[in-house]
Amino acid sequence: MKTKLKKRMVLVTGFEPFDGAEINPSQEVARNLNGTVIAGHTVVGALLPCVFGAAIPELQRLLRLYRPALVICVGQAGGRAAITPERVAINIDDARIPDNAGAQPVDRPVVRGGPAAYFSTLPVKAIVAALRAAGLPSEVSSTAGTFVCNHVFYGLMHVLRTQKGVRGGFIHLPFLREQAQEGQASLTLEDMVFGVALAVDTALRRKKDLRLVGGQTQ
Ligand code: PCA
Repeated sequence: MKTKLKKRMVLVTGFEPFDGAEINPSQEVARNLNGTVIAGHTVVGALLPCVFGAAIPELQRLLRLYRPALVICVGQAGGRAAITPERVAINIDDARIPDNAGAQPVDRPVVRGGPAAYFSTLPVKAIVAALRAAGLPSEVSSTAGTFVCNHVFYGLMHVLRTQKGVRGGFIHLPFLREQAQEGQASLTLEDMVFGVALAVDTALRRKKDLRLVGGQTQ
């Protein structure tokens, strides 16, 4: 007899280091979560290139391969002091620095003819509340910037718009302790891994978001 055993998967992506750095906390978090089981789902931790254009097809390949129920893309936002679930992805590439292939697009849409923006379908405020309850700094962010992270976030939500029931979004992380210059905010890798795992758990358990006042940055 043939039994159908469909594994329930979660995809967590990180980025390779960029802007001359040697490490990216999001890459380390994805690596650490790969193969773990959260709320009955197996996590696939994967790496995306920090390259406009190339990062989205690689994400699409991973989506086709694993057919995840939930997708959380993660990136570094050096200088931020908190783990920040992003609320919105916008249809613009406007790079302040070159990507890892040397490209620096200016005022170009991510998807020509696409809508101006997509909202995350993660329960962003519930994630913030769960992280804070666990003693981690967390805030909702209303801008993922206009570099490769926003590009991937927009590309993800554009793909997911036709995949009913698959939820997704983006989380930015501060610098790791070892990356931060004096006076710069940072977190340990352990806290970041725990924080993203908790975000996955919260998203899997909670379909509807909380109405939380004060969970956001300016
Ligand atoms: N952070 C960059 C791109 C890759 C990363 O980790 C960003 O915020 O766009």
